[in-house]
Amino acid sequence: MRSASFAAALGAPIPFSRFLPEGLLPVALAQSPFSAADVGKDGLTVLGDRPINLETPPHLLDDEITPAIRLFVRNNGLPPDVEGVEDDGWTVTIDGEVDEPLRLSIADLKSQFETVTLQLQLECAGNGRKFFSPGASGNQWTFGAVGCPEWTGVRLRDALNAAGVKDSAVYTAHIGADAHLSGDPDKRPLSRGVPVDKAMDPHNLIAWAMNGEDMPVLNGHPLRLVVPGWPGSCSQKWLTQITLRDRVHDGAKMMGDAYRMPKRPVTPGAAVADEDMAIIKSLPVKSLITFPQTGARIAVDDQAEIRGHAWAGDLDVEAVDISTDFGATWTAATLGSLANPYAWRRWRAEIALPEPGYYEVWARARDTEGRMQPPLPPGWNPKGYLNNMQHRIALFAV
Ligand SMILES: Nc1nc2c(c(=O)[nH]1)N[C@H]1C(S)=C(S)[C@@H](COP(=O)(O)O)O[C@H]1N2
Ligand SMILES: [Mo]
Repeated sequence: MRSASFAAALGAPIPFSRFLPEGLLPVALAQSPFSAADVGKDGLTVLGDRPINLETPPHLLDDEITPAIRLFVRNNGLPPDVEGVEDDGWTVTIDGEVDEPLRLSIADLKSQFETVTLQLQLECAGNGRKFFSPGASGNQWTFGAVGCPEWTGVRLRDALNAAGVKDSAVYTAHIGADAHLSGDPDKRPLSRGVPVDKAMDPHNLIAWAMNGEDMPVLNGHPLRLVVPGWPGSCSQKWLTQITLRDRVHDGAKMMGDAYRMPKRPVTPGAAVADEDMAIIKSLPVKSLITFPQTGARIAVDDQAEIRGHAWAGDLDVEAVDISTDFGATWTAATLGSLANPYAWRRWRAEIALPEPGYYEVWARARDTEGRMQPPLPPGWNPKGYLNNMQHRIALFAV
């Protein structure tokens, strides 16, 4: 899969990849003029720059509320030019199966609806893709395509209700202002949606701010959806239109293998027929170890704090356990409070390592329906979604 990750990072296939010597980095990557710091994302790992895709190393996700600089970036196309856009210069249209189509500027959203601030997880459904075998094409995310900032906006539900959702509406369709990589104005990079039931959850926001400020352009400024708990692809950036549909939306990346999972387990590497695939809904329970950084040294017998976050899609986290002996024994971590539904939860544990040497810390979270993170990647699927395997870090006792 090495050449596949290069291809993803290069934004182009490598027709002669079979001749690329092992260990040799394509010169375009080794001397890439693009760095994450150039786009206000210092410290993030560059997976690609056309489109721009950046992931956050776990130890940089230690903040309870993810700062803008640390929030991953997943682009399918080319962001629009939004330089200097004002609140009355950007509108979102709500149309389709509604009583009265609306066209609302950001100023209208602010004046006509209640402003809400919530801390909400955002995770790419392909987070962890890198660890599936056989591998899947696409960004080779490891652990860091996730974050949990505080978002400010209006409830999606309030705006939909203002337009009047007809009984015939079953699904939303989200449209943003970014351009397709090909430059073809008739093609969209991404247009996904959710069932109306999910859309009506009061925790979905049409957001204009992150952590009390304008959000970074790469994260959707001046306006985006945040639909927490489901694939990040449901959270349209540079939002311009929400159409209520009388059938399941069939926009870009709604069809085929995109954001779909086999309904039943399949043999790794198998082709799966269309009718045997189902659209992904809630993301699975997951946790991260954000402190210390993997590879840290700690003194023998010292009480050392280990901490991280846990989240569980539409559900809540029931417990987090950690192990320092490769999973032979586990102890319960202390769970922090929940800022609001769909925020991730802080967890903390104290460990002591008995003698000098190499150790690993493993973390596993369990959701309120009893499902726990597996030690290895779960069910293989063609596009490498929903890998919620346990996160491990290395520690040296000295
Ligand atoms: N308009 C638009 N919205 C988009 C995307 C996109 O390419 N274009 N990518 C989606 C995907 S796949 C994810 S995981 C999230 C990532 O949000 P972030 O880049 O702010 O982290 O945005 C979603 N919204
Ligand atoms: Mo994504």
